[in-house]
Amino acid sequence: MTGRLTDIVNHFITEGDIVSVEPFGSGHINDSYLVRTAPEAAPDYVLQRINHNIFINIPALTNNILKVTNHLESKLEPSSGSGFEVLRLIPSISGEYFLKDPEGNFWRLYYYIRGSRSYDIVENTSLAHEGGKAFGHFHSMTSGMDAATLFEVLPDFHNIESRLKSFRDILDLDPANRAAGASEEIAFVKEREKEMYRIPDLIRSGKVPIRVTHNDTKFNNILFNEAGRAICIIDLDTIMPGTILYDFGDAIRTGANKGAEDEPDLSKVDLDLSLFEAYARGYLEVARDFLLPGEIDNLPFSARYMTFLIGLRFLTDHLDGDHYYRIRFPGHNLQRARAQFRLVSCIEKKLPEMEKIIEKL
Ligand code: ADP
Ligand code: GN1
Ligand code: MG
Repeated sequence: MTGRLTDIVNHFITEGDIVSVEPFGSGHINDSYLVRTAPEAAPDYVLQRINHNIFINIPALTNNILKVTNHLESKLEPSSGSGFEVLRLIPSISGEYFLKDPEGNFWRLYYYIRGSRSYDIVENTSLAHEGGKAFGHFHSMTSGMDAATLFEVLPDFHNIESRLKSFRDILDLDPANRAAGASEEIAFVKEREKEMYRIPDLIRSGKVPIRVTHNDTKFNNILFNEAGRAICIIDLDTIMPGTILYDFGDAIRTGANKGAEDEPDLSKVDLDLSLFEAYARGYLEVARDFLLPGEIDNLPFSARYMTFLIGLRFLTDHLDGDHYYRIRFPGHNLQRARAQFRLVSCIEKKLPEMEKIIEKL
């Protein structure tokens, strides 16, 4: 395997000699490998096999990434001293920014951001504040771009109406015979579905605009340096037109949860208000000036919406027989859905306080 991976890296324009290629990261969709090189001064790389069952138009997806990263680089120049780095794709020898191997797999290479790390669980309010600023800068720097010029990589990705439709279709078929074992979770969805239409309604009414958004703002998609400063936003596959409510909500889902995304002990799952406050403060410090009232007012609700939507996707994949997310054991998707729905309940209890925090900020 390593020999094959080395061959793939050798199709890209790199510096140094490859010393090792090791599996890396904890994502559910793509496969990532850290490529170490010698000498020390040469850059290391991150090789990724892009999941082409999910991302069916990889040239268009890559084009989105190039458009946005080039735009971000132009905004950060001349060296603005912000400490931010832009994730950079490496071209292949044939001049493209991805490679298709003979088996039909798609690969790409990024520079590894030296001395960086990500957090699956946020350890303190300083990290949350930094994370909020990082996505604030991302939205602020891309706010001048026309979202309509981007390809819609995964249509209706965060559209709850279409997610609920898929859920109902699969529930009707019950292809893996799992509905009976998930009756509480199914009831949880049905009790709330109508309230979730609020966000599509806000979009239709024009109160919430379509912008360039990241759409996978899981907290571990922010890289931090050793001093705890957020230095880079990664995982750019889902950059496409969206609303900042998706990005804010998903960051809170993962960045203000005391427990893991798939926490089996539900008593450990909770929405930490101080982490919420710190993230929101960082985000609004940067983004306040260009956000519309319809966006700011719905920031608290967006956390409920996105946590519900991701929980629903885990539940749907469980009922469907686990075809979408990588699982580590049978029932993993159901465990993820339970943890997400517990977090939805916690957010529901704390929404009045979350609203007060946003008003104060
Ligand atoms: P996935 O889609 O599978 O989540 P990511 O692109 O988020 O893949 O990468 C997985 C993990 O690998 C990240 O959470 C981060 O810790 C690390 N990582 C990815 N790209 C880089 C990079 N360019 N530099 C440093 N670390 C990275
Ligand atoms: C997937 O690739 P990764 O693990 O960062 C998913 C996100 C979900 C997330 C849940 C393309 O993200 O939408 O929020 O899992 N990405 C895709 O952990 O479906
Ligand atoms: Mg990721």
